[in-house]
Amino acid sequence: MLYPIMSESRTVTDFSGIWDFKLGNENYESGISFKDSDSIAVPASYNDQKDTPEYRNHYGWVYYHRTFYVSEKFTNDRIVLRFDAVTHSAKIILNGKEIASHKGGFLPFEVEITDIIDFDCEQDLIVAVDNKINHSTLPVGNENTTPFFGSDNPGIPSVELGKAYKKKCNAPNFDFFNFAGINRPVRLCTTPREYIKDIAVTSSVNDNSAKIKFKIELSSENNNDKNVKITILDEDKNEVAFSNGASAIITIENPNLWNPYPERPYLYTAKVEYENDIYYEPFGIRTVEVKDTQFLINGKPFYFKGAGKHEDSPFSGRGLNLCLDVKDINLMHIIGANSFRTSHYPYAEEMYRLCDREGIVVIDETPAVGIGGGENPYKTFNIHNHHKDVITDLISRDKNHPCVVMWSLGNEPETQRYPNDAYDYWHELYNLAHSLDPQNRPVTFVCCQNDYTKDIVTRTMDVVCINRYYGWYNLSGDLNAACYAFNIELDFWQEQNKPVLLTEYGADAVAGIHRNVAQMFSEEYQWEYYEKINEVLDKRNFVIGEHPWNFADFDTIDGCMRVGGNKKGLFTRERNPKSAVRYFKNRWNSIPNFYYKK
Ligand code: BDP
Repeated sequence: MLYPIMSESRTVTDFSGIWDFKLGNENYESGISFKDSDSIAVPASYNDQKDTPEYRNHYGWVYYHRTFYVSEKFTNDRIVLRFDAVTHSAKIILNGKEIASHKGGFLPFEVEITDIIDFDCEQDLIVAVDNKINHSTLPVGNENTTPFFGSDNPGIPSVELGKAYKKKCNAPNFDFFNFAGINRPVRLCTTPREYIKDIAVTSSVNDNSAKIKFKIELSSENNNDKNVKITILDEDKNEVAFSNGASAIITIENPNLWNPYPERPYLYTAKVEYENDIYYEPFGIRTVEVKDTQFLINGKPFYFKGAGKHEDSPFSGRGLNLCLDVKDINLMHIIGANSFRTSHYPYAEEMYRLCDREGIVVIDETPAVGIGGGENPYKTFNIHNHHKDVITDLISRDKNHPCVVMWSLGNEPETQRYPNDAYDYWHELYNLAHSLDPQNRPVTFVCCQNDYTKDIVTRTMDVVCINRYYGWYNLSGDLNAACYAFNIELDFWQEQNKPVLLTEYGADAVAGIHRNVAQMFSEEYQWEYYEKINEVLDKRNFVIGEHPWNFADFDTIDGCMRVGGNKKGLFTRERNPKSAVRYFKNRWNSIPNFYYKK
């Protein structure tokens, strides 16, 4: 799906602003009245916009409302409403009629309204949003189980009594707050009726020459693709190459490659013209490949330095926060980080476009987090088809970004208790991702700390991605024991002859807590933890990178292991540095992007 842009033939109207808002109930209701409604900012999560438990801990549907006009000037155009992310599922009601619904809270969808609007008349738009998460959604929730009551809770006399108190709520099977609502922009977009539907760009480089392959999808298949023109513009807007036809291979001699910062992340632009439509797609020329135990970008072994992140900020929750995105990328430049993972869901498109420009490498993750716990999820959860849809939409959205170098199918699923079921589940997705990606990037998923000898999925991915908390959740407080145990595990991975990326490791540190002798939750412990574990990593050539968990502190559900959220950030939620930032700044600024390990 193309990002909404303005061009000579296209317009975009942003619906960001203050909308009418009403909290609903567990079940969807039609005919909501917006008399006496609340005010709500769009885009943003609704949870923290009004400081009441009803907002913060809402369960079920909410309703957003606004009106708009479409000028008669657009009579001959195709008109769509584009929703970048409505979390977690949505119904769109235009002028009293439900015109679309969508499941999944982190990817865009479009609704064509060309034939159903009256020009120059007030149009009435309701977006109904459901935040319920369960065993058929991604991320996964344990709806209908109240975690606080029941047989596994000593102190509550009986399950029956527990049930009597039970109040339905979302019980996330993941460690981040279930922020919901219209989290990303809503836009009204116009294009000509005959339009460019999609563009796929791939590149290969040989010596000093690059071959760029284009596949342009047009609005109607029967159309004459000879009417397609592709012009490649360099960063100074000079035309460097040109071709006709919807399938084209264009050669560029002495190309400028897209390379991670501090090298130049050079971006070309493809100007695609078809009939009366014009679209501008930025792209980079770069290759990605896994070879033996190395991860190659432009043929050179790359070392991942960076962190797992969240889209999370005070007040806006998971809502688009462009200022924070820019700030985070700048902080990454300062501390010498070159990459991050979009843990645990696809981020806003603006972030990928920013990373394309800024030369930050991205591991792009689906929202498949929480597939585990309780019974065999591969037999009891109803998510495989939805997971396939999400992968399809993710790759369709992000396939042209040079910053994206690998797909992560999900985070920390069950792989050890039901290894064969897990294998079947994940390998179908692995093959799907490979078949969908025109650039055929490496595919992985991220495994949790488990009995890695029983897990047969992790070792069969293109890159072994492991989250490890030796010295925190186990061997707590004993960093020497942590290193000893981690070393034993790394001996195992060495045997597998695959590149290994430490996608998460970390220790909570509450900013301002200091101890002369490093103790858990102090800034000193966090620093020492990283120093010691990194010494272990540095001895292993097959370890291709380190992503501390997390770039910054973030909000979570209440729990006895969380003090005002998860405090494993290198930075606080407000982006003030903890002591470990100084350590990483020194370390990462002295580790080059390429050829760190022999
Ligand atoms: C990992 C999860 C991550 C959590 C982290 C933690 O992947 O989402 O936030 O643990 O507990 O297992 O801090």
